[in-house]
Amino acid sequence: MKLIIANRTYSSWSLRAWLAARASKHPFEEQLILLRQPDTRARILQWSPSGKLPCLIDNGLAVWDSLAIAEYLAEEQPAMWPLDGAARALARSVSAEMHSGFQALRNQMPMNLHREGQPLARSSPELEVDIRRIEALWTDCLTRFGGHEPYLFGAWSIADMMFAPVCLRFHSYGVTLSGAARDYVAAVLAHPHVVEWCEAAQAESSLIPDYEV
Ligand SMILES: N[C@@H](CCC(=O)N[C@@H](CS)C(=O)NCC(=O)O)C(=O)O
Repeated sequence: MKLIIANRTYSSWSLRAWLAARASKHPFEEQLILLRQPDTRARILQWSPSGKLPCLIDNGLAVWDSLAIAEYLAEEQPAMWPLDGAARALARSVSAEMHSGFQALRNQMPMNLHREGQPLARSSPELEVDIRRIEALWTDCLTRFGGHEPYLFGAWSIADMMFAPVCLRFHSYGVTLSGAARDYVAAVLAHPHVVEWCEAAQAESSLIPDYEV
């Protein structure tokens, strides 16, 4: 199995799929394609028909899009989603909400793992709405389903993988959160797979000026 990813520093979608691949316990090879190079599009299209990364190749089968990759891997490893039906439905809802929404957050706070706690010069009402919705959503999941483990549904699940880049953004941009959400961010940042990705990102040197807001 091979996972094609983009820059670890900036590619939040690659991180989500990579976390799913690590959680699947399936051995996999990684291939990195740097974004914004003259040959980026051609190189991505060799693997991913959408022209976007991440893309998983398994025995000649291409699976692209972070959520589809996570679902594909979870077929073999069902515990990547919560096992309780109601918890699983909520985990899928919040994962889909992340995958299709939070446009202001995505545009105004791009993931940038070189950034350490520097607030944005200027926020916007749309960004504030996204942040408060995420805070409320996390608090709801943690209250209803969090248990002895610190993640949204107790055990580390695809829902946490979908929100891990958001936790990293909140850290990078110094966003102030309430108690439960703050503790959740700390737990995600300390997860060994997240730590491993961030350490590898520190070794990357290619800067993309558009993402250096
Ligand atoms: N919905 C897709 C989004 C994938 C996406 O936008 N990937 C970006 C990198 S983070 C990409 O490949 N961009 C191609 C480019 O900039 O040339 C997913 O969940 O995987």
